[in-house]
Amino acid sequence: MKLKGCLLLVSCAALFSQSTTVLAEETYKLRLAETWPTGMPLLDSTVQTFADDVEKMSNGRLTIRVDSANKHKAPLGVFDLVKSGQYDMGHTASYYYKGKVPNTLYFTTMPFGMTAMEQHAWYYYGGGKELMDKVYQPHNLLTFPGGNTGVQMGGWFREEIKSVDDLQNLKMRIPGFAGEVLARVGATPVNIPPAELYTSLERNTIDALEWVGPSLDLRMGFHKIAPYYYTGWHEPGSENMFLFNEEKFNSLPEDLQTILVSAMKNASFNMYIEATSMSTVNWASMLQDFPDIQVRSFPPEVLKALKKANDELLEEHAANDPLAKEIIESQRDFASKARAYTLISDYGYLETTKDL
Ligand code: PYR
Repeated sequence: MKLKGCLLLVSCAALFSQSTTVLAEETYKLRLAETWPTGMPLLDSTVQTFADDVEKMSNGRLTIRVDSANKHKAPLGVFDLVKSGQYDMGHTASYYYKGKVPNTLYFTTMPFGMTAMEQHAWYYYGGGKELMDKVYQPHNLLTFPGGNTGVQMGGWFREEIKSVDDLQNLKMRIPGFAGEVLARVGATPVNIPPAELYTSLERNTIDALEWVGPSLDLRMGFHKIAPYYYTGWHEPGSENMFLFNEEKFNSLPEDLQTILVSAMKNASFNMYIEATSMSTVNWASMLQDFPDIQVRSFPPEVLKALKKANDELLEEHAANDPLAKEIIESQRDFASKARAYTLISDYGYLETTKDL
């Protein structure tokens, strides 16, 4: 029977070895553009590790060339680089593209919004992914969570913020919806790519800035110029994203697609725990080695004004665009339920055990 199927054992073996040779030779190369400068810990390093993992998991069949912003020169242009097919993939943050596609605004983090865990639950199990697809698929783009940096700090200020008046005309680097909120209360928000942050602060192009938190802020040296370091309200769980040119993704064999999706999820999870670990170490160092850093929280009057502006803006965005309304309502509904549980679980635990 076997002999009949193959005619000759020898030629079967030859055929088999020929076909395995052909399969082994089938390799794929992807080009990835990231927003981050070369060597940026946590951000560039996550993408580099992801690319290495994919190569290993695919036994060398899929390699990814990572180009940092130093190479492609368009840190806030990754959306277009991937949409146009100049790059196959990207790593960036959704809210950088609000000027191009307004509904991209909602998928990084929202002021007074969900924490990282709440947001992940919404994205994977609460309808978030489907809504993000609705925003990106008209642009032939697929998105995948790309790593969370957790609750971000409210930023570095030269002077203390004692009232809403102190925010008037304050030029602050702050992306996303938080920028809109600050504009509503009288400040002047701008977005500036990561590699230009320190110089912009040093040269007085901006008065204040927010970047991430102790994990990445300490090494940037902002404290030398702006020593007031505020707790956060604006980015309670900032999620970066992987972007994929949809045609390119669909052209890959299914097993490589699965490897990519797994490696992206792993990279995303790892960024969150690495950010927590880095912040833990750097926060201890800030307290011990940098006594000049003045840690503050915004006064209740300022936070109330920011929350009021935030709620008004959400109403306006929802009234102006049906998809924005769908996203805002989905986030609001999920967040209220998730928060009730966070309060009884995480917060309940922390509150009842903190003084023991
Ligand atoms: C920022 O651009 O502020 C981020 O947190 C990524």
